[in-house]
Amino acid sequence: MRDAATVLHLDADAFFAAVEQRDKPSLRGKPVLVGGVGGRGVVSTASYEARRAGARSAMPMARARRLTPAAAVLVPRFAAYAAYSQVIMGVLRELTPAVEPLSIDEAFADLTQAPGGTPEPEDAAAQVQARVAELTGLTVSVGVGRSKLVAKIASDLRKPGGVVVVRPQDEDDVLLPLDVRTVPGVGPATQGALERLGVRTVADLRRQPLDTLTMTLGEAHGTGLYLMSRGLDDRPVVTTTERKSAGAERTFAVDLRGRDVVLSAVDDVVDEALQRLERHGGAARTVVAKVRYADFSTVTRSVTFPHPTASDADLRDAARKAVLAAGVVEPVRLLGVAFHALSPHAQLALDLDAHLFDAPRRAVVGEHDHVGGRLAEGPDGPDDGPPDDTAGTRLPDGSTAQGLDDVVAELVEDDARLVGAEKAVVGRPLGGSQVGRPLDESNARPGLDVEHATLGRGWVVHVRGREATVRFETALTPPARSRVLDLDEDPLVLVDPVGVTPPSAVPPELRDDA
Ligand code: TTP
Ligand code: MG
Repeated sequence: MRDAATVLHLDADAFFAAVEQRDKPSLRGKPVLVGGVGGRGVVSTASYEARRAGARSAMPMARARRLTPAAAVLVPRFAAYAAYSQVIMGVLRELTPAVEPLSIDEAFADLTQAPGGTPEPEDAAAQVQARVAELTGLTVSVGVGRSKLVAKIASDLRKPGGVVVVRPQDEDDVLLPLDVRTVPGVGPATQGALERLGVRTVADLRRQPLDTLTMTLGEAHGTGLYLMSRGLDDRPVVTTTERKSAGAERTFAVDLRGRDVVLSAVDDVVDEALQRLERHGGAARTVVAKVRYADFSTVTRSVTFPHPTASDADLRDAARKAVLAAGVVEPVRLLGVAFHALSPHAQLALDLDAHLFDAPRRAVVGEHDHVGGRLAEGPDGPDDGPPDDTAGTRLPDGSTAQGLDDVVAELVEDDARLVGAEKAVVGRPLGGSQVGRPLDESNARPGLDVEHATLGRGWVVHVRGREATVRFETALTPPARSRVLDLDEDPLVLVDPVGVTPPSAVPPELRDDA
């Protein structure tokens, strides 16, 4: 066990909703619900304004709407959240290389690994909060303790925007009164078993003899909780290495022409990439292809599986598809193939899916490269939301987009060799994404990004027939009023989120606090 508070835990506040409020200035300070918008949709998260009315994660959306009728109800935009997440994780890595992301908005950092020596926990927390605010405009809550257990509990104590440092000598004051449900590993089943023992708080738990716990919960789990209740948690912060990809690329002496020639060259590059992947565990979830043409323009496309796969045949197939998606009409100068989302990062993506998508995930096999994902909702109600058979495509920026943006960010950040100085072109699933398509009633979802030829970027409020209601605003603009457009006269195109805009990029006269 450590003897000082050197494990930091960060958790972004109302993450999805807060990102929506950044990117949609008219929603700042307002109740926002993000989640499934169909008849049986579930809330992914509620802004703090909506929480004041009682709205919560995992609540049926219909109920949350009743609690806070004025709330903006939006579909999740995973690509946007992934971009913000990358920046937040990067801030932690500025502090220490030992960073372990736990979910899209949560991570541990080991302060003892900081290059300049272990910082004071308060200083580290303040630095992280200030830097996240500077780069993203978001607030995060930070807890620091001598273990993961205590750090994680601490970060939750003063949300939003709080910092709680728990020194070893103060641990019992914090731990003992807590509900056992806050202890990692205590889910509903364990809680039920503990309840039968009369255990409600950590203090109650600590009073249980070891053999009572092991008899009730099994050897490993019982022992684990016995130790946790005493603050004895020596789980290390496991650094996920920056390199989460394995790949190969080749520049050809003579430009390749024609699909068959290119595809056979892809096979060679894949062989090499597969060998490297072997050394990194052998399984990947995302395959990225990079194609540079004779004119030096470069396109990156990716294919993401619902789960990591170790099948060479599947990975090869995906690489070919990604190359074809990039297009091989022009002569090809260079081909690159990289496997991404190797574990443990792949696990993260799965965890996120798991709490976002409770219906079985389905790979949209007909569309080959697209990961089908469904929001945690059943068939839609009569009033709004898309029909059920669009499940795989219901979120133009659904789970696939999340994976892809991770990949692109990783490419840019970690694999400069593969991408060079170019901006990666975000890969889009061939059939699954609506990005790039004209907005219409069938693909409109509240909150999605759209662009108009002259009015610029905005987001969909709703579409009825050919009449679209849109707010033309971004993190760089003042709040906008809704505008109603006739899509026949003013076509709109669905576009990807812009990414993260630091508040300092906003002209001073337009800032919220101006
Ligand atoms: P959390 O960190 O649990 O929640 P939060 O960031 O929204 O709010 P808090 O201030 O309490 O930390 O989860 C991070 C994101 O994960 C959240 O913004 C949305 C998503 N999520 C779901 O989609 N479903 C869920 O049930 C939960 C809990 C989170
Ligand atoms: Mg959070």
